[in-house]
Order: sequence, then C-alpha cells, then structure tokens
Amino acid sequence: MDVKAFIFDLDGVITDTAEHHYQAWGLLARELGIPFDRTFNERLKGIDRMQSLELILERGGMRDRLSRSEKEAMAGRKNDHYTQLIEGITPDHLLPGIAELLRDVREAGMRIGLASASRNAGTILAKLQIGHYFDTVVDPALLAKGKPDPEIFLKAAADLKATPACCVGVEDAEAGIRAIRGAGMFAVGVGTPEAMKEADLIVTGTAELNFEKIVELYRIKSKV
Ligand code: B16
Ligand code: MG
Repeated sequence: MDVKAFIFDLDGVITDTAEHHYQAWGLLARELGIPFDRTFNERLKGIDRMQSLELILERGGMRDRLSRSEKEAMAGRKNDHYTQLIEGITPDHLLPGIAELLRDVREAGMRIGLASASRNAGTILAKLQIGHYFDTVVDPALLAKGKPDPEIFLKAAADLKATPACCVGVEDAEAGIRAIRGAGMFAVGVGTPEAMKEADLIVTGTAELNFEKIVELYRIKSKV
C-alpha cells in the first residue's frame, strides 16, 4: 500500500485562523459576560460553530435559557467578528512549510483534499491563493456529524477516489486526530505531544512537516 492522497485540516494547519476564531469567540464571550481563555478555547478547535457556542453557553450556565433563534443570532455575531478579522488574510499568512508540502504532494502525483469544519474555508483558500491545489473541498454543511466523527475525512477520501488506508490526514485538533484515526487513515498531528498523542506522527509546528518523512513513516507503519 502506498500514499494516494493528503487530506488537510485548514484552521491551525494551513493558516493560523485558529487564532482568529479564538479572538472572535473571545469578543462574543465578553459581550455575554462568560469567562473565556486559551485553555477553554482548545476544546473548540475543529468543532463546528454551533457546537462551539453550546460549549461556551454551557460554561456560562446559559445553555438552556436560550431559544434556537437566539443561539443562531449569537453564532452569526461570532461569524461577523470572525469575517472582519480574516479580512486581511493574504498568501503571506500561509503557515511555514505548507506551500512546500502542497507543492511536493502535487509533484508526487498525489491528490489533495480539504476537510475543514469551517463554512468560511472557500473564502480563506481564495485569500491564500491556494485553491488550485485542492481536488476536493468538503462542504461541512452537507455532513451529518462533525469531528471527531470520521465522516468529513471519509467524504474527502471518497471524492478523491482513494481508499482511506491510502490517505494521510493532517490536523491540529484532538477531535480532528480522532476523526482521522476513526477513518482508518495515517494521522499527522501539529501540536503538543500531549494534545496530539493519538497521531501516528507528531510535529510541534508546520515548519517541521516534511513530505519525504511523512511518506517514509507511512510506509514503515503500513508494513507492520
Ligand atoms: P466556521 P478546521 C474549524 O476549522 C475550526 O477549528 C473551529 O474552531 C471552527 O469553529 C470551525 O472550523 C467552524 O468554523 O465558524 O468558520 O464555520 O480546524 O476544521 O479547519
Ligand atoms: Mg484545525
């Protein structure tokens, strides 16, 4: 078996929009008078907008006091903050090593997919000017379940006509690593060894992502 495709997460892997999400949720939490910090924010990485809001409201003891439409309005407000914050994204905001990795994967003739929970993914890829690398961008609005469910990665693999065991998934969130492993794919985790402990290969930053190294380790692991 050999690698046929790479499937990437977006926020925190391709560009640092994880920081913009953190800032935008922080603004909303402040408006609601709910405490919010980076440790709590870790729990929101990789999960969708409404689920993130539910966790914040739960923290503030407000979860059961609001109607669906009030929650939708709040989620919309967070997205307004977020879209303002990502306004100035340019190709300079690609995280280190990502342009090289995309180029190496493409030059090796492998396919590339995006498995992001973000409904803003298309806009961000366009701002980064890397949309042309992607053979598929999964639309999270069409999925039944979010990460850590493997559905989004399985959908990307199906779009790419690659069996999951021949795919490498790259993630920065615990929920994302669980989704990749649940899909039966090789997982590359960007983050702390603690948060990424279920990954097959852990790097502490994207600058350490190396195409040859990933493929070599995949081959070693797929033989055992
Ligand atoms: P949006 P990823 C995820 O993107 C983020 O990690 C998560 O923090 C965010 O809530 C989610 O997208 C939804 O984003 O509000 O833009 O639809 O990491 O899966 O690329
Ligand atoms: Mg992410």
